[in-house]
Amino acid sequence: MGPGAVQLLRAVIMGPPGSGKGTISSRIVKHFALQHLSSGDLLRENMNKRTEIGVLAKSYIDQGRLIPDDIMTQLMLRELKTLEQNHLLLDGFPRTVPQAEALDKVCSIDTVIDLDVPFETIQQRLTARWIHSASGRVYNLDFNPPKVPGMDDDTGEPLIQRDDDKPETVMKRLKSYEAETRPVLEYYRQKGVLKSFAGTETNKIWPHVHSFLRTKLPDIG
Ligand code: G5P
Ligand code: MG
Repeated sequence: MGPGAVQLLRAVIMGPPGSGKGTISSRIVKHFALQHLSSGDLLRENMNKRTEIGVLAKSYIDQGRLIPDDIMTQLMLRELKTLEQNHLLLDGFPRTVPQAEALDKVCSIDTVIDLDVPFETIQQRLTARWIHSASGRVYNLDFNPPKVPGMDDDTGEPLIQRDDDKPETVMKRLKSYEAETRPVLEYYRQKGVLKSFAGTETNKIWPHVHSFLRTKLPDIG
């Protein structure tokens, strides 16, 4: 690194489905000059455009199953290349140990923010979630309802429910989290980069995440 060069932050946000990764990430990007890359948003974008990857992804996502590692890794690493010059926040990737290992080969992660939210809390939340599919903006009928019911605050476009937020699919996603994603936490713990934030409410977790990130980046919000 030359004189004056800035060390770029390589952060990952993890946590079970519905733990608030998307919600906390949108607060993070309001306060810090980070580029947010969500694997789920990227997949949904491909599903909307009915790309080859999108059509394939839908068949897995609707069943609450993970996309195969090689496809997912290829998709994310390609996207990552275009964002190399920024501080980065990865959301939803890596989700398996093979994905974490593949990522390590091209980009060394220095910070992992783990949202440790109990499963009971999550089940209630996901059935009340509505999203603006073009932007990925997330609402919740109880927690952060849109200003006009059923409409996106910024564009006024209609909100939709995700097909994978049906109760039986949510259960499958939680099971796959336990089996395939929890080992990734252990992987990062051993590398000494894991920072866990436990709680049941985003508004209580967020101030801790905020102070933690302030030790790494200037707050621009
Ligand atoms: P995604 O899109 O990455 P998940 O399952 O990891 O999906 P999800 O569902 O997007 O995660 P989140 O981002 O953690 O959840 O949470 P969120 O959207 O911010 O909040 C959830 C809801 O709770 C919202 O309605 C929010 O408003 C509300 N909420 C937040 N905080 C609070 C609170 O304090 N109180 C209350 N009451 N509500 C709150 O991945 C989707 C699928 O894509 C595939 C998989 O099939 C996956 O299931 N996929 C991959 N497959 C393989 N490898 C990968 N790396 C993959 N990435 C994605
Ligand atoms: Mg999300």
